[in-house]
Amino acid sequence: VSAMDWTPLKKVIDENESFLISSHVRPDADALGSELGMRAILLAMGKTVSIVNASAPPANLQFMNPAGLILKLNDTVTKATIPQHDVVIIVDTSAWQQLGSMADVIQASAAKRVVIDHHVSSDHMNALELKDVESAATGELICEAAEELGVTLDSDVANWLYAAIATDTGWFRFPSTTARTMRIVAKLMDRGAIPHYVYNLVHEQSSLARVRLGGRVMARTQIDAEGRLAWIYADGRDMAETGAVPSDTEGLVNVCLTVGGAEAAFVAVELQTGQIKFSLRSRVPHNVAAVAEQFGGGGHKLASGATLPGPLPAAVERIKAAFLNMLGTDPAVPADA
Ligand SMILES: [Mn+2]
Repeated sequence: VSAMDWTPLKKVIDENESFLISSHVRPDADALGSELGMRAILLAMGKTVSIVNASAPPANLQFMNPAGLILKLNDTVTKATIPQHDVVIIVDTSAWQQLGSMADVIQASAAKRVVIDHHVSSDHMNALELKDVESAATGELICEAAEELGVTLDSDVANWLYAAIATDTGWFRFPSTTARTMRIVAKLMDRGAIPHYVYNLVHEQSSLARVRLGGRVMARTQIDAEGRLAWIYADGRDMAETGAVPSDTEGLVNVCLTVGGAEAAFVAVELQTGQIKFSLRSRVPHNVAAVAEQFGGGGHKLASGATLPGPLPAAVERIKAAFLNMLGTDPAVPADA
């Protein structure tokens, strides 16, 4: 049984004919799966639907854009050529800024607005808000809506919604994963979702160069500050000899942070320009956004980045000094605790 009352959504769908669905910039599997799930619901109810986003799906999620049915603004469609719609349904975000260039389009439209989301941060969008911050994924909400609206999902949609929920829960590892999540996933499997198939498509498509680079650089993981800082580097020779590209270092910094006792981590990557690109990570209470800002970079408190001039050893020393300062001056508990 859904915690959400889906009656208002049913009413909006019944009273309108044409729908536009959109989601956040740099769409992830939850954004795309929720859009495709909502599309399936609307098609089953005899409506016309288009999906338009500000940015294209990433390379590893192309299976979630069959026949190019997810349109990209200012590419396959423009503000002037977006199909006519009575209602716009925004999924997996409630923040104007997250909609990128679609925000202007939606704000300029007279269409009724619906938001289906599970994020805490929220703008007033003058919309019918169907929001549940207890949901592990917007995909969960779409599954519940389908059930409440009496729509049976086919196996393609089941796989897309499975991808939405699996990725937003870190493959069911995050604390957001509930028994409700697992019940919904079981129903998706009944409809034809195949977990190993989805996992393979999303996560098991690395290039040989990427795996070889990862092994080579992880093998020389360094620790400092009695193990509180873990770090690695990939220099020009590593990249050339493995055939890897800078994006092949994505995720390695998170592996560094899995070293027991590590409170912070960084990865230094030598670019072809000679500049050194740093990815920085930390655990609470340390703030690597502040470290990145010292070098003209930025990001989030626990995940940030900065690019420094080379050579590599000098850049590493500067970043390491900033990390040691952060670890030494940030109390592990607030001073007044
Ligand atoms: Mn989500």
